[in-house]
Amino acid sequence: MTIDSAQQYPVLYSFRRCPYAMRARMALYQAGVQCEVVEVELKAKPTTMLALSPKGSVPVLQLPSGEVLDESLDIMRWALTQNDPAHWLSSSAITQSLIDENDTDFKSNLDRYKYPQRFPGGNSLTARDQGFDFLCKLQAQLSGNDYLLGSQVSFVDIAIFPFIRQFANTDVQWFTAQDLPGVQRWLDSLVNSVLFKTVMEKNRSYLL
Ligand SMILES: N[C@@H](CCC(=O)N[C@@H](CS)C(=O)NCC(=O)O)C(=O)O
Repeated sequence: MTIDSAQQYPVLYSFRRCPYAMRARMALYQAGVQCEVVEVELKAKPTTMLALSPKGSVPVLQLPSGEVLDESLDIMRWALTQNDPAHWLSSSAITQSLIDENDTDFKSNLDRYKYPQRFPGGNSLTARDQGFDFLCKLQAQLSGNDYLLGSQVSFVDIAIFPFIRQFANTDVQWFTAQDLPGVQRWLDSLVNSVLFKTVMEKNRSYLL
């Protein structure tokens, strides 16, 4: 499929392997918002992107109106506000607290576990243990449910699983040996979903 050049589409500055960009791409794709995707090299960010968002993180979404969204959760919410065919925006009391914990403590432990060389003096196994506590919290949610809020995928699953995937992939043997059957099943189902596979395709210069 090619983009119709007569029409102006939102432009998404993205990095394929970034978990924040993954969740933004999934929400845009789910909402059916067609975008032009600019794959960014984090070591050589385009000046056009930095002019829109000087903080220099991906994802960044530039809307045809000129409005710029440079936080992945804002991009997800914006996309699903346009169109939310499977009601991902329905939430429960735990939605925000799980996302907050994921984006702060868990992400910090993920980085310390996955990139120990970036944290001299840090202990990657302590970080793994602390990350494991969050996985146990997810396991409690997933013991009788396919997804975090019940039988259907929602915003919180999509916002969190790219980070759990990175944590799991850091040492697959360790992850599969843990007693986390709900988390393992949940992650497997999301990673193998058509949605995730589609937004992870290489050299994808458009969404939809
Ligand atoms: N809070 C931001 C965080 C985005 C973020 O940290 N993205 C990373 C890539 S995974 C980034 O662009 N880092 C800047 C860099 O590496 O130069 C969001 O949710 O969009």
